[in-house]
Amino acid sequence: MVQLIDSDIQTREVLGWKGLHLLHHPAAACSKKLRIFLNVKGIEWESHIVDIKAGANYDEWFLGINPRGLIPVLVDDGTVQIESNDILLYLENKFSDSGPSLLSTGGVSEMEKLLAHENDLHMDLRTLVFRFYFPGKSPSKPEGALEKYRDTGSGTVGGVEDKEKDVQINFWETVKNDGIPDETARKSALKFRAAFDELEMRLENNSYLLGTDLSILDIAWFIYTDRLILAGYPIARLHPRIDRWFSKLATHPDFSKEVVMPEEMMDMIAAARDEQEKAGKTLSLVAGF
Ligand SMILES: N[C@@H](CCC(=O)N[C@@H](CS)C(=O)NCC(=O)O)C(=O)O
Repeated sequence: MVQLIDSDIQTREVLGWKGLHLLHHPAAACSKKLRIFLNVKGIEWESHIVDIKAGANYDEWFLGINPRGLIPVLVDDGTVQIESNDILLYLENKFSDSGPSLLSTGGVSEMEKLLAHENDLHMDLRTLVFRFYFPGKSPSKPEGALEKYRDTGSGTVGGVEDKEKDVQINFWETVKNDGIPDETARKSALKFRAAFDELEMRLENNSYLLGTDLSILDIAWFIYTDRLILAGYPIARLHPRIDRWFSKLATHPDFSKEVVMPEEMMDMIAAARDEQEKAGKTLSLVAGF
């Protein structure tokens, strides 16, 4: 579990915040995951939108809270929690009496292992979203943004120099120079195929990924699945049980309200899909599915 310590946090005002505060963005995947959890558990919280599209996550103020410059962040009575899966486990422990229990009966360590795997695939998700939602455009940060990002904030997590920023900077520099080539997209898609094959087996005799009840793992994978379906991943054809599991969860308002996309965005993605069909460059064709 990633844990910030006092010296990592330079924006000292948050240490005095009372109650539960979520720093997030309406359209960001990991933020959606947390909001679904909070909906299901019926937990009250205060919202702080970090406009990642305008680069607000690279501002001194935000990097002073999360040295990684990523959302979501939870501030709970002055303690700062980063990393969405760690935040989910933290909240489930704190609010175990509120709403349904979302820890699996199979044990926390199995869930932690599977959540760590989900987290490892985050850059692959980003790769496929950028490649198939916005084809032809190299995702990029404005001039000078990455230098500012590199130089701002404590740069430490748990008091130790943190390497996550390098991973993020490497992603943005690579895509700026090379875009997202077919081979990169194919490798990411194959990782998801392997992950979904495993999840599909979990649903053979169970309604949910970790057994008979909804857990944090279902919430985490629900968001990835939604994102990938929109990118053109053929879930129904390759993983029919995942498709049924997803469709069932999507009927629940706690889930569905977090994945509604603005009409304009849906039109843009549909237009991208048409273009990919014509060019023979859909996710299925690029990945060889
Ligand atoms: N492992 C992190 C990933 C967080 C992450 O990558 N957040 C994205 C939004 S989904 C972000 O802050 N992106 C801002 C940027 O890259 O500029 C978590 O699970 O919290």
